[in-house]
Amino acid sequence: VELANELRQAVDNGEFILLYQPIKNLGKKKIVGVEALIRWKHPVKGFVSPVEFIPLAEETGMIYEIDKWVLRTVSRQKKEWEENGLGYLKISINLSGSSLVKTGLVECIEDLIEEYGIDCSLLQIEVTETALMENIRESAVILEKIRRIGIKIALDDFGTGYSSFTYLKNLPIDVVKLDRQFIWDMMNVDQVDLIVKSVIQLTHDLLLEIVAEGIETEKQLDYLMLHNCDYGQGYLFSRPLSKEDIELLCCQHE
Ligand code: G
Ligand code: G
Ligand code: MN
Ligand code: NA
Repeated sequence: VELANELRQAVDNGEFILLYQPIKNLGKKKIVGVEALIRWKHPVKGFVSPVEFIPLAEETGMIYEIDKWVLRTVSRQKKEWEENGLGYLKISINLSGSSLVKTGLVECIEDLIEEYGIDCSLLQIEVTETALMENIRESAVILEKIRRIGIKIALDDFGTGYSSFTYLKNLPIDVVKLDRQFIWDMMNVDQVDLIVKSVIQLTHDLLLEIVAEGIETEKQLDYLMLHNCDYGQGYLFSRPLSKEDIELLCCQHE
């Protein structure tokens, strides 16, 4: 109850910030995008992880306000980067399953794109399999509407839920994000390397793109590149960074 009250205040007082983690095109060895990751700057406790407050925000219904704040902040950031020579960066946003099916979400996104005048082909929305399964039909309809605006859809944490390959074929998605557990297990658990190789092949056969999450070692990177994984993200490249640090990093790479 205490934390719920504090979260309510955080929403009212704007105590959140976004960090951005680079996403690399593995073949071109170039940063092509970032994933926006929220942090709560608690006045006393310091940074609170979303793992602690997103579930609470979902239970108390505050998540939609938070997700709308993220959408607006990212739209503003996209606009700023378009004006600063970083317009090529694609920004990926995590949306909770409950926000996805809220009345007015699609209109909210359309309004932001119009207000900021941004290139929506370089916006991406990530939803987890688990979130989609809760409300599969309704979610698919909304995702299709978002996609028609021109925004890409990524299936996040792929492989952690009751993933069925049927969903990969039938859901309106463009990108699969392979959960970091696979990337870890690939080098540590028997035959997981073969699963990863097959999932990469399958996503390509279905004309989808694939991002490997949680890359931490050169060895993992080499294996993923050998099997033509499109994109990668992880501490090997960079931790999530402030907007200023992302700007520095991207300028150094040019
Ligand atoms: O950045 P970190 O690993 O701490 O994120 C932990 C979890 O919180 C991830 O599963 C991520 O999807 C989720 N998360 C991060 N940022 C956001 C956000 O802006 N909105 C929602 N709904 N979830 C987020
Ligand atoms: O669930 P989702 O994929 O949205 O969450 C992304 C989370 O993964 C972020 O909280 C981010 O901090 C974390 N993360 C990013 N790269 C790595 C990594 O290389 N290793 C680990 N352990 N976590 C990572
Ligand atoms: Mn994500
Ligand atoms: Na993920």
